[in-house]
Amino acid sequence: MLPIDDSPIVRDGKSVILAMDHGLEHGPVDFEDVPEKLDPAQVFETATHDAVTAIAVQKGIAEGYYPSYENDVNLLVKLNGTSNLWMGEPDSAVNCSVEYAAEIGADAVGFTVYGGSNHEIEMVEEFREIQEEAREYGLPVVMWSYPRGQGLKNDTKPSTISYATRLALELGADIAKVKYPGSREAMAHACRCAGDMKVVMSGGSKTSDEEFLSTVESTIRSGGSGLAVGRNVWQREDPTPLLDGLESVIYEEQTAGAALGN
Ligand code: FBP
Repeated sequence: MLPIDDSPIVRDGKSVILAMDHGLEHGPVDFEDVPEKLDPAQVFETATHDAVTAIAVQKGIAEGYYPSYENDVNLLVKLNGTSNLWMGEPDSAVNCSVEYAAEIGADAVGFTVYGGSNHEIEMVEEFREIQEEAREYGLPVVMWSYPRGQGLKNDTKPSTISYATRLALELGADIAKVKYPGSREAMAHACRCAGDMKVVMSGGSKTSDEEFLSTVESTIRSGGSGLAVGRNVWQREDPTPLLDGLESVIYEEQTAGAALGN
């Protein structure tokens, strides 16, 4: 593990990674209600909020937009990804090298591993390569640790999420990004399974401010280190109030209620 607390993608031991790789992973459908956010510059603007410690994007978006924001945001380049057009067992094409990510200014790299997929073996071998190369560049590695595949019907089951965090620790990730397993106890167990490695919660589809901040509060109180979130932030017309709330809940460890002014 790297001395991750010294990384720019970590603030006071915590992280809020603003993910915007959805155009690849889900397609333009995620932008239907917020068509102005199809312009990546708008989401880079959102990432300049103090609560956000990094923006996570694919190579093409990084190349095109990061140069205008390099003084204002930290960059996490996602090194693999799959479109929703792919109908096979979960798998993710490696589309960027660590060397190239470093060249375009990455502060960290991200990689999806679908434990349990019929492609797990190749994905883990690919992860080995990028993890070792990232060490040479001193770049933290965030694993999108998403067990799924034909043998795994429920990908947010507590035992699946604790396996996801442990798998990330064993394979050398610095931060594991996992789905919320449904309860504080289950998240606490998943964090314990991760040892000293940081665990961040994946945002999921858009919910109310109350519901989202309560889940984030539960993650923080379970020993989680923040979140990697996309839709719950940038699908809001004005993401600033929610980001203010996340700042209170994550870095100041306030309750969700207090953050909402209740
Ligand atoms: P959200 O907060 O919008 O869920 O984004 C997190 C994320 O991991 C993205 O990086 C990625 O595009 C998406 O979720 C993948 O979600 P899934 O594979 O579950 O559809």
